[in-house]
Amino acid sequence: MTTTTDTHCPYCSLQCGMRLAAADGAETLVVERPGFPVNRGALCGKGRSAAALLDPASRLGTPLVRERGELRAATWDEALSRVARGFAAIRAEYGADAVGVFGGGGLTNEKAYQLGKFARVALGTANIDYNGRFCMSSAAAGNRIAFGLDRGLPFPLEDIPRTECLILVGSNPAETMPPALRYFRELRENGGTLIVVDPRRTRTAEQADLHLQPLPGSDLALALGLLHLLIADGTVDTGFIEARTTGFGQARAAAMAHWPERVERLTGIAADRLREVAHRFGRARTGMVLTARGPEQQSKGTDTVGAWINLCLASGKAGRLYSGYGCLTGQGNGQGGREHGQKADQLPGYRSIEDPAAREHVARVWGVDPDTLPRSGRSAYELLDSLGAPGEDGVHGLLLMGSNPAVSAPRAARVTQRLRSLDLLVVSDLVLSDTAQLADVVLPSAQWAEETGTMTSIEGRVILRQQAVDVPDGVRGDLWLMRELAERLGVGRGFHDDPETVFDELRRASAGGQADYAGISYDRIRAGDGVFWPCPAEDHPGTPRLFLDAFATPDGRARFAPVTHRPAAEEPDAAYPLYLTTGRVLAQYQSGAQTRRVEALNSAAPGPFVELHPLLARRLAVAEGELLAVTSRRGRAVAPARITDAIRTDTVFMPFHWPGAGRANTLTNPALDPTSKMPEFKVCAVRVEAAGAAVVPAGAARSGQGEPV
Ligand SMILES: Nc1nc2c(c(=O)[nH]1)N[C@H]1C(S)=C(S)[C@@H](COP(=O)(O)OP(=O)(O)OC[C@H]3O[C@@H](n4cnc5c(=O)[nH]c(N)nc54)[C@H](O)[C@@H]3O)O[C@H]1N2
Ligand SMILES: Nc1nc2c(c(=O)[nH]1)N[C@H]1C(S)=C(S)[C@@H](COP(=O)(O)OP(=O)(O)OC[C@H]3O[C@@H](n4cnc5c(=O)[nH]c(N)nc54)[C@H](O)[C@@H]3O)O[C@H]1N2
Ligand code: SF4
Ligand SMILES: [Mo]
Repeated sequence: MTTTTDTHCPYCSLQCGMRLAAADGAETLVVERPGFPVNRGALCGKGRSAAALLDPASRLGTPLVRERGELRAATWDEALSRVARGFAAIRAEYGADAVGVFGGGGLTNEKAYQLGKFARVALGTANIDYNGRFCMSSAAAGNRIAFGLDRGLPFPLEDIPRTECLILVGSNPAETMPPALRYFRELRENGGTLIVVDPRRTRTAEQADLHLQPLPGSDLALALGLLHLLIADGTVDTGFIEARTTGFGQARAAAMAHWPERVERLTGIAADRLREVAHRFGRARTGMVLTARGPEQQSKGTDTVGAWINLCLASGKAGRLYSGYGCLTGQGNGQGGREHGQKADQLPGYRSIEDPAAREHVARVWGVDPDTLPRSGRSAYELLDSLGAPGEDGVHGLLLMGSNPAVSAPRAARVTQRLRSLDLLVVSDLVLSDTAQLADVVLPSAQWAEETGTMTSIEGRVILRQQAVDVPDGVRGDLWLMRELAERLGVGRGFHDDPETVFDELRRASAGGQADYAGISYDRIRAGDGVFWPCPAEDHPGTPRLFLDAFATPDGRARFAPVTHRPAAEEPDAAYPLYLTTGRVLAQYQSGAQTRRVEALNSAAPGPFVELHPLLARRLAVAEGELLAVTSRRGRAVAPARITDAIRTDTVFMPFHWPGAGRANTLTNPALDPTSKMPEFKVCAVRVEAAGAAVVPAGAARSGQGEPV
C-alpha cells in the first residue's frame, strides 16, 4: 500500500510544498503537491531528488566513536556516555563556558529551540551560536535597527508581482530558489521594472530590465549614490519622512557626499546608469529592495543593508502595501532558526538574553532561576576561532548540530585546525560530513521526512514538515539526543523528544516576544497553508504583512541609518590584484554534505571551478578547464578555469560547495562586521595563476562543467 504525506523540501528557505509517496519495500518518491501556494507544485532539482538521502546506504546508520585515531561503530549507550563524561570533565576543569554548541538554520524550530535551552540549562554555557551568523545576520541587524523587528520579508512573495519597481541586490534566485523566479517574471509581465545588482551577469540578471555590475563590496556606496540622486531628482517623499521616520537629516548629509561621479569611481557603475536607476525607482509609486547574501556577507553588511533601507524610507517605499525592504533568507529554517535561542545573544521569541524581563519570562517557562541563565556568548566565527585556545579562554568541547564548518566557515583551514584541537568534538549529522570526519563522537540523526517539525519559511510563514517514513534502524532524532544527554548530565526534566510537546513549550516561551508563536498550533498549520508570525493568540489570523500601520520601534517610526561608505576589509593591491567573490550553483547545496551524495546533482555540478573573464584569462594565458591556483593571504586553492564574459574583468568567482583543494573558504577573509559579526565571504583580494606543475591533490582536476538541474 502506498501512503502519501504532504510535507516540504529539506533544503532552502522557500520550503516548497511537496508530497511524498512511500510504499513498503519500494523507494520513497517525491511527487507534486500543486496546492501549496508558494511554489504551486514546482520544485528545483534538489527538491525533486531529495528522497535519495533517505536511502540507508547513503547515510549514517550507527553512532561512531574515535579509538586510536579511527572512527569505529559504537552503541548509542557507549557514544552518549562518552559525550556526557567528556563534557562533564571539561566543565569541571575549565568552567561551563568551555563547552560550546554550534547549531544550524536548517534545524526545525523545535530542534533550534531545544538546542538553545540545552546549552543554557543542561550545559550552562553562554557559548552557543550557529551558521545563520554566516547567512542573514547583517540583514537581521539592519532590520532591527531600522524597523525594530527582524522578519526577512515583511510581506508575502505574492506581493512581488504587484510592485512597480524592484531592485534585487546580490541575489541569484535562478540558481538559489528557482521556483521563486515566477514572482519576478510576473512583476515584469505586469509592467513592473526589475533591476538586478550583481558583479556577475547571472541567469537572474539576464531576466532583468537593468543589470548593474558593481565591484564586489561596493553596494554601500551604490545605495548612498542612489539616495543622492533621489534627493537631487526631488523624488523623496517628505510627507512620509515626516510622518513615519526619524533621522533623515544625517542620512541625507551622508548621501550628499556621494555624488554620481564619486560613486562611479567607487562602484565601477557609470553615472548615467545610476541616474537611470534612481529615476525609475524614485518615480515609481510602489517599490521594493530585496537583498540576499551579495551585499550582506561583507564586513559592512549591516551598514549596507541600512543604506538600502534608507533608500526605501526616503522615497516612501516602506510600511505601505506592495512596497518595502526585504531580505531573502537562505536556509530551510533561516528565519525560525534565528528566533528561538540558537543565537549567542538571544532567548526564544527573538528576546534579548541581556533583558531582565526576557530572562524572567523564559526562566519561568523553563522552570529555572533566571540568575542561572548565562549571558551573551561568542558569535559563530569567534566561537570557532576560540576552539582549543589555552585554558579558560578556550572552548574545549563542542556539540555541533546541523552545520559543516570545515567547508563553510571563512578561513576554513584555520577552523579545521581549531576543530582538530578540541578535547571533544561531537557531531550530530545524517551523513559523515567533512566536519563529522574530524569528530571524536558522531551521532546519526534523523532528518526531514523521518520526523515532524515546524519551519519558518522565507515569508515568515510557519509551516509543518510532516513525518512520511520511519526512522531507519540505529538512527535517532536530535530531540531525543538532547533529552538523553541532558539526563546523563543530571538535568533530566524539561527535555522532550515529541516535537509537538516541544512546539507547545516554544509557543509559551515566545509568547509576548517579537516572534510570537503563541497562537500557532500544528492543527492550525495543517488546516491551512501555514501561519505568519506574529500570531499571539489562537483566534489571531497571523500577520502576512508587517508595518502597514506602524513600525516596531518604540515610537512606531522607522529609523534612518547614519551610514557612510568604507572600503572592504581587504582591497586588491600589487601582491593580490584581483577580487574574489563566492557563492552558489544550482545543483549543490551549501557545504555539499547532502547534495554531493545525490548522484543526479553531483553529476550536474561535480566539482569546484574559478569563473573568470576572457580578457583576464588571456592576460593570465590560461584556457578553459586549465587548473588555476588562487591565492589569498589565508591560503591557496586549485580549481579549473571556467571562462565567461558574464563576470567583471577584475573579479573571479568560486562556489563554496566543496572540500579539498578547491575549497573556496581556504581563501576567504574572516573580517567580521562589527554589529552582526558576519564574515566577509563576498570580498577578498587574491592572486590567480595557472597552477602549472604545482602539486594538485586528487579530486581538484575534475571538471566543474555540468548541465542545469
Ligand atoms: N542551489 C542552492 N540554492 C541555495 C543554497 C545553496 O547552497 N545552493 N543555499 C541557500 C542559502 S543558505 C542561502 S543564504 C541562499 C543564498 O542565495 P543568494 O544570495 O542568491 O546566493 P549567493 O550565490 O551566495 O549570492 C548571490 C549573488 O551575489 C553576488 N555577489 C557577490 N559579491 C557581491 C557583492 O559584493 N555585491 C553584490 N550586490 N552581489 C554580489 C554573486 O555573484 C551571486 O550571484 O541560497 C539558498 N539556496
Ligand atoms: N565562501 C562562502 N562561504 C559561505 C557562504 C558563501 O556564500 N560563501 N555562505 C554561508 C551561508 S549563507 C551559510 S547558510 C553557510 C552554510 O553552511 P553549513 O552550515 O555548512 O550548511 P550545510 O552544508 O547545509 O550543513 C548542514 C549540515 O547539517 C546536516 N543536517 C541537515 N539536517 C539536519 C538535522 O536535522 N539534524 C542534524 N543533526 N544535521 C542535519 C547536513 O547533513 C549537513 O552536514 O555557509 C556559509 N559559507
Ligand atoms: S527551491 Fe528550495 S525549497 Fe524549493 S525545491 Fe529547490 S531547494 Fe527545495
Ligand atoms: Mo545561508
